Amino acid sequence: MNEHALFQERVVRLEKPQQRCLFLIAHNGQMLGLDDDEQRCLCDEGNDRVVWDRTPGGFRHVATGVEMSAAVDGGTCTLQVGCERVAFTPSLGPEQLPSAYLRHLRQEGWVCLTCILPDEVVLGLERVACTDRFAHLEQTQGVPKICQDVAVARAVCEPISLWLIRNYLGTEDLHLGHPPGFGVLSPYEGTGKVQRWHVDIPYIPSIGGNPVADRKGPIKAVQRNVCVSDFTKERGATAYKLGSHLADTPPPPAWNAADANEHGLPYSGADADVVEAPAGSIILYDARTWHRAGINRSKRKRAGMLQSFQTADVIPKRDTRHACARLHESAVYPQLNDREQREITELLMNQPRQE
Ligand SMILES: O=C(O)CCC(=O)C(=O)O
Repeated sequence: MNEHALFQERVVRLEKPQQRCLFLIAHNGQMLGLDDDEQRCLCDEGNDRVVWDRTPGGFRHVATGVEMSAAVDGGTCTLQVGCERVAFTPSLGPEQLPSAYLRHLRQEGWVCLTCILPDEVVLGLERVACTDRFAHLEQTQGVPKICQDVAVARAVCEPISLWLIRNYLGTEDLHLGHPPGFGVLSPYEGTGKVQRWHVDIPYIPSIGGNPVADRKGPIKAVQRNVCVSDFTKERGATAYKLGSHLADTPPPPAWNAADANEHGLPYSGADADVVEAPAGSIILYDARTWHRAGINRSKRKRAGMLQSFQTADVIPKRDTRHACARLHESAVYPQLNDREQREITELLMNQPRQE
């Protein structure tokens, strides 16, 4: 095989799920779950407790098999929880149990929650990114993306990915490393900037001032790439060296050398991987993983929403408190439910703790 051949990365393809489980979501954003005694309870966390399947007469709790009867009328059902009657909206949830995703994340250093975001959230993200159904528009500048459409904060607060990140990092206390932004790749026409292989903060120098962390020390950050467009190899899906979170070093300089191939592009040989996933999927990966944006050889722009979730001791690249203040003043904030308002405020306002 020609070592310098382009676009030879191995493709790992996640297909659109045939079947998805459900969440039962209350007006305040809490989800119906079963506690350790198999009693109904209201939960904030996206773990196995809150995942249900539909049955002819109601719902089945996937993790325990406990069934309950319920009548869904006009898209909602009212159920007894303790001494309260609570109305729930059944909404499409994950393909797998959160514990199965966590196993994959711990074993492989990455996981994909395929098609986890609702269609209306994907639509809102496309609108802000100005891609796909809104590709004819230009992005609004000067207003934080999180204030432009409720979909941005809603995607940040997706409950299973937050539960996975907290469990992988072993802490409840997280913050975002920068206000949510979009990585939009225009079609590559043979010239122009192409992202190089890298790892993410805190494993590289940061303009925020965080010292470079030891790759062998405690894990300090998880990246979350939300597929706003369909992520395919041809359309510039992120390239990774899967498993490289365990490597002693960042990517080899040869992978970024001008002579990595005859076109001066970063390495795209068969030792690298591309994760293909449909729009609405969320890809989580350990920040030590070698990766780079793909090269968009399609005719359409590709958007991802990119975030870094960091432990309490990491100094963010950008202060996110200003974006939070703007969000609180914006028309978007009241559209978020109580759970989302709490989560997003915490993730943007938490400040690093010096150890
Ligand atoms: O846009 C992409 O596909 C990946 C970008 C990314 O992950 C990064 O900038 O760290």
